[in-house]
Amino acid sequence: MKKTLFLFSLSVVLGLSSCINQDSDYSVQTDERTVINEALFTTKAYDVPVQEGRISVVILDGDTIAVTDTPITVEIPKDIPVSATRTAASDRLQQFYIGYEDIPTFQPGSYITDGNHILLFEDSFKADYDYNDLVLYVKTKIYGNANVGREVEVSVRGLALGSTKTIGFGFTDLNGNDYLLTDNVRRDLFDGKGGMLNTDPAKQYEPGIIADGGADEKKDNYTIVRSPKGGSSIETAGGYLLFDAVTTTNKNEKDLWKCFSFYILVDNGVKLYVAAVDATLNNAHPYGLKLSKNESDLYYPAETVYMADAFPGFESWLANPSTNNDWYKNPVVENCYKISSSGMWQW
Ligand SMILES: [Ca+2]
Ligand SMILES: [Ca+2]
Repeated sequence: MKKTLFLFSLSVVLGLSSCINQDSDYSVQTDERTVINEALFTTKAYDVPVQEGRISVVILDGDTIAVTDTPITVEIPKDIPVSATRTAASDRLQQFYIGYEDIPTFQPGSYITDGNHILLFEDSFKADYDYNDLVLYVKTKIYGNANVGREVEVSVRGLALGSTKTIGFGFTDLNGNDYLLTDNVRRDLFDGKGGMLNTDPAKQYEPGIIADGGADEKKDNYTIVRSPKGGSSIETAGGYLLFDAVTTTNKNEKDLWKCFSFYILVDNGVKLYVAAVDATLNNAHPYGLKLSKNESDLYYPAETVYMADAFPGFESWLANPSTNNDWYKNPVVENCYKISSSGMWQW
């Protein structure tokens, strides 16, 4: 049975390589059409261990992703094994304890988590799966306190726009609240520049999209464009977008790792979420991928290059998502656009 399934999925994938359009059932309403396939999440939950009277610190790829004395669950890449000891300097994931005296400003019963992710979206049911139709660098922050609730913050930076559509971007939170951060990413994240942006390897990186100045400098110039909910604001400044919101209900710290369900909004109201697939297809490709940022250069497919021609491990992962989780580390560089990690896209 397993072998049959594998062969079937392989044939679907091979068919897709030679013929980009999938045979979708277009009689299905678009809003019922997609379903999130959590097997295609590239991240997983990590339960942060805590000890009475101490602060637990978690570091991922050099970035501090959690500071807490409260049991919480944070998000880590699936290809990182969670072993009993995570304190060697060479470990991508490290966890250790410090005393309250080490962080005088830390409030007992609270936590802070940070996420650093690259989002890659495919913008259409009739897809070419080059996953560069919108590429974003997204930083998320959650401040929590057992007695007060949660505050979330999302910072977004546009990296590539390999699409001619009008694309919106937003997320749904754990409480089901919907936050459309922008209804036009070209205007708010790419300075309104026309054409395909940062998907042609023969072209230089568009320096106008991301200013050379540091994030803090840029944030000083944010302009509030709208306040969608009480106490929340969305602010933009050339190529950046900052959003924060307070949420005080449904405090489930075990679900924090999937606090942000990001989506793009296309075709006058179709939402395509990270890891969402066409429910009318078998072994369907996701419309969005969320990769954990690390210190290496960022590669994604050049315009119209199918993902598996840019990352040969992609189809094996798709056929069996519990393995080959590190496919994103092995690009065929000549089929990709590259964004250097040396300053240009760092915050
Ligand atoms: Ca595409
Ligand atoms: Ca594209």
